[in-house]
Amino acid sequence: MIAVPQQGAEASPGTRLASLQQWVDEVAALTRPDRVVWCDGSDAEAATLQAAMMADGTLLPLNQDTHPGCVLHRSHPDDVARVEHLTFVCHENSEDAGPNNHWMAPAEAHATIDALFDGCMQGRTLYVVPYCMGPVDSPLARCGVEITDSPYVVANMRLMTRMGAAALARIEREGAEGKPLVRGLHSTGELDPGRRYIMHFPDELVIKSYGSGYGGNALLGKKCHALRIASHQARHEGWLAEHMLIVGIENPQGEVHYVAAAFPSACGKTNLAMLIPPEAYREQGWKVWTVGDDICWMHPGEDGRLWAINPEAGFFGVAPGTSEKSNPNALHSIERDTIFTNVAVTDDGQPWWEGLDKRIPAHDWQGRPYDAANGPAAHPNSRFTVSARQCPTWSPRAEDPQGVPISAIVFGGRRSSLVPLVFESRDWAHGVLVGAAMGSETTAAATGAVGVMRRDPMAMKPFCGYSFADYFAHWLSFDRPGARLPKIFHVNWFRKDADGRFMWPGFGDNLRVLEWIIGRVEGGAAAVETPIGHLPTHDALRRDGLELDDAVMQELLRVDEAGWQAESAEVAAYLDELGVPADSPLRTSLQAAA
Ligand code: OXD
Ligand code: MN
Repeated sequence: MIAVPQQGAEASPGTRLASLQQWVDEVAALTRPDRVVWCDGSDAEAATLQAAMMADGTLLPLNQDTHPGCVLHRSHPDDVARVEHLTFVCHENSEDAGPNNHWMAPAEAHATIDALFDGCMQGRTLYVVPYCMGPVDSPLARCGVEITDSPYVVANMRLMTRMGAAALARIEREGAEGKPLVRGLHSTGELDPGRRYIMHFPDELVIKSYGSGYGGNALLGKKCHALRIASHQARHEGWLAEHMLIVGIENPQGEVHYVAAAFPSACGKTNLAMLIPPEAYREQGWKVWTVGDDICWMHPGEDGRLWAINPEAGFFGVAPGTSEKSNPNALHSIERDTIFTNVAVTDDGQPWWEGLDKRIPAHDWQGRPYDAANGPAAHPNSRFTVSARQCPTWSPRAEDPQGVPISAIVFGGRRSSLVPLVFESRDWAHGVLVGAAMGSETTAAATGAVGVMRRDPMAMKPFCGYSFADYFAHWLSFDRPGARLPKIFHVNWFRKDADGRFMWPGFGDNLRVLEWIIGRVEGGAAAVETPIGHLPTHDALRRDGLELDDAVMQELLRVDEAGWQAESAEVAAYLDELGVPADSPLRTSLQAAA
């Protein structure tokens, strides 16, 4: 940790990359911190920061016997989730941001947010956080620097990215070669929702975030860089930056297929990425390998396949619902060295959330004595931040600089009716349509009503850094001579029966569906053709060890043609709204399905 006093003593430069130093100096002149600290990512630095945060109450201790190295942070009660209505994508022309984004002209956006940054770090420390998204030696990785006045953000960035000296060395090397760098400026400000903005300037590769210290609003490597800015970069450089988990499925012969899957926030991506196979599968030698739980960068390789890395180095997972049943691997990952945010605590200082077990917590997420009348004990969007290396199923290939080859892409949403358990698209263009038409019932990951059906193409509605019409065209452009593209599927784990009960057991049993998907990729699995694509025959999914009768299976795989016609009409209207051209292959695919 190199501290640079701002006034009085001579300031020693933190980097030999002049353009970076100049930007840090300019930001310091605007925000006027008491001191500037260049983060090196070392253990000593982390320990010093943690001690300071424990001393001032930013972090609270948890039971060190049961959870060694774990700490608790309570965010401001008005700052508990991403704020999509305050998130802007600032292209010069509003059409480039599209109807899927909130837009502000770049000059106006800079002026608005710079006025908030003016003097905002007085009395605070400005941390310079160099980071790399992806393995530091990977040609597919990209670097950034986040300036923040939140030590909590620094601690999270250290777990979520490759942060510190090695990243800075790559930044300096690439800077000397004229390669671009993503620059992010963040201040928690006053945590006043009326003075909060998350702004993106894709053409400048700049992010500015003010007034929130929470998750994707503040850890700028995640949603802001790895999705909004990276999707724009990917469009221009010919790759894809997606809101997808990456999971390796190893069959009893030891062959591994990598699957990338997009689901809206809080729909079980982390659970799927860390799935435990059903017992019968485990006995036969099936294994699951976690490469990523949230973001996937895919580049076409020389062999025509898509090769993927997880740009992140940790998990920022939703705590409620994580249990020995739903996700034992996540639970084991967070037994030590984890930052918990907005969970409840038991009387002996253990982190607790709804769905974990039957204990009654002592204090809720705001530190109040627990009272059921105040609502859930843990905030529904409470989180854990943990290094991915602590995950028992962390794939050795996750650190591979070349990435992993993707065999299948899966789209999914939370749909209580209509959408069957699984179907396969007819071809790439139809698969892109299936992704574009994705819909899901909303969750607590963003502020706003929960349980309302909204279209969320490729689970990128809150995260695409440019217009969806252009984004779909970019996806379609991958279908070209020489390409060996993954097959595209859609799943729905969330179908409910007439009594409102989930019809599919989900969790580990989702491997039964993934097995069918891999079987389709390899060519052996049985399917029937329907107007919406290929569905498993009624006996194509293994049901050994599962109590699920034929009638339920048939219902899970039923195509309700009238319902789909109504859905197609809605999708056509949605494509109109997004400005998808009349001659787009998506339109042709939609007509073929109707
Ligand atoms: C997340 C999200 O935090 O999608 O991953 O909201
Ligand atoms: Mn996410």
